[in-house]
Parts: sequence; C-alpha cells; structure tokens
Amino acid sequence: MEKLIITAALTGNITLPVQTPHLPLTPQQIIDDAVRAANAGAASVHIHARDPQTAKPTTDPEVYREIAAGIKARSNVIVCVTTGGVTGMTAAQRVQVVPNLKPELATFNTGSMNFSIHPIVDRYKDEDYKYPWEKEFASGLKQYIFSNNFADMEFFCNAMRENGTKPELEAYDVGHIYNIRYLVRQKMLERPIWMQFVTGVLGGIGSALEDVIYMKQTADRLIGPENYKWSVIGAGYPAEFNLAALSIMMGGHARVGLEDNIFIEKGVLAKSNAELVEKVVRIARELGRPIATPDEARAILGLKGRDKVNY
Ligand code: KMH
Ligand code: ZN
Repeated sequence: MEKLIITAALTGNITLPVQTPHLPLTPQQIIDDAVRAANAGAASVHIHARDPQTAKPTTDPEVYREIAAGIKARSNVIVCVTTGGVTGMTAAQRVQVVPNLKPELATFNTGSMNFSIHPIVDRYKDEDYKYPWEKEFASGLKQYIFSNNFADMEFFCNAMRENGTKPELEAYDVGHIYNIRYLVRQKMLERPIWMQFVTGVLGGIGSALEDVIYMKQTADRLIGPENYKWSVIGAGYPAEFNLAALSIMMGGHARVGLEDNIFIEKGVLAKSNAELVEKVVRIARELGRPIATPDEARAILGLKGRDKVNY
C-alpha cells in the first residue's frame, strides 16, 4: 500500500468558537496550528480563512495570502485552500483564491446539498457564545443550500486548470460520485483524481463503515480504482478515527482536524489539530501503515510543487 497521506483540516467555515476554545481563528493561530500539525505528521493542511476581527468565515484573498505565505515560510506541508464558502458567498467569491494564490491544491465540491449544524444551537445558552453572530449563523444554516451546480463545477474546474491547481474533490454522497464520472467524461478532471469521501455531515451521507465501503465500491465501479486516490473524512467523534482506521486498512488516506471533529476522546475536547494528527499517526503505526511526507504526497497526487504557487 502507498504511504498514508494525512490531511489536517484546521478551522473550516462551520465549526464555531462556542464549540471549542481551541479553534484557530486568526491568521497567526492558523499558521501556528498548521506548522504543529505538519510536525505531527500531516502532509497537507486544509485552510479556511476567518475575518481576523470577527472570526466570521471570509473569502478575502489577502487573508488567505497571509495564512498560506506564513505556512510556506515555516513548513514544506502542502497547503490546500478551500473554495467551499458559506452562506451568502457566490461561486466567483469562493473561487478567487485560486487565481490569486495559484495553490497546489484547492477543494472542489462535487454537488449541491443541505449542509447544516443548526441542532447544536440547543446545546448552548446565549451567554456561552463568544461572538454575536454565532447563534444566528448556526440557526440560519437550516435554510442553507450548499450550491455546487453543474455550471459552478465547470467554472471551478476551468479556474483550477488555468492556474495549475489540483482539485481535491469533496464527495458528500453517492450521487456526487456520479457527478465526478460526468466530469471525467467531460474531460474536466486530470488523473490521478483526488477525492475525499466526506461523511457524517448533516445533509450528506452518514458515517457508518457501510457508508464508506459503499462510496468506495461506487467510485471503483464508476471511476475505476486505477484512476483515483481517496481519503476519508468522518465528521464528529468517534467517526473521525473509526473511518480513518478503516481507510488506513483499505489503502485509502485520512483527514482529521477541528473543521470536522473537535473531540480527541468521547467528551474530551482536542487541544489542537496536532493532537488529532498525533492520534491518527498512532493508529497508522499500530496498523503498520507508514506516513507520507509532504513531498511523497506531492508525488502520489501529481502536484506542481510549492515553487509554482503565487504566494
Ligand atoms: N463550508 C462548508 C459548507 C470545503 O472546504 O470546500 C463546506 C466546505 C468544504 O467549506
Ligand atoms: Zn473545508
């Protein structure tokens, strides 16, 4: 089996400060967490930018530039920027980070869906929230549709191809794998196709072992195992680690991080992204799966190299 590529998803657009005090929010906090996660064994860090004043998700390319350049100055880790966006962000706003930074890797969401964490509002009292926008943001996701229609996907594909950025395909359900097959047939994707099976998000497929195996079987049938590399995201605890273990045994790769899961053990908050990476490194070691370095991951994924980015 090829060496394990560990991705650390540091902040996300959806995890809220009320959920954990350990979420890196400012550019400096995100840079520091990225370097620690890389030192712990992550070959790739997946970054979302937050407004440095309000901690709200932002698509401001200059905040992304500060984060990506700060990480590059201190680590060889792959920087995977998000094009995910969140409520109220247009496709054009979401994708502008690609021509601006010309990153090696950027997320590419392979279909529309509901995407919400509104039920968490019932867990917190008003005085628990750190920022005035959090409760309304979480409640508002009940009406949110994460839009990635076929026109959006063509637009994102073209932007990434024009800038030498490899898309990290985020597939949240089996129907999204049919969309990927469509994109392959339209010759919009280069091999090896790199995809994350994103499981356990409210609005997407669940995070049972059977869900991952079905996603894998469908991708093998539609895309062909020789044409893609895959990683698993299990949102929440214990899914993040159970599915990482499953993927490690099956020859896939794994993503961990506070974007997807804030717990290191049942009811115990992870103190950093590095702590989550260290746990999946221990699981891989026990299962005899060596860990890929950033350059080994670049070779596996066919990335252009950190000297070809624009930051
Ligand atoms: N912001 C979430 C709706 C990605 O990083 O591309 C999904 C997301 C995925 O942001
Ligand atoms: Zn993300």
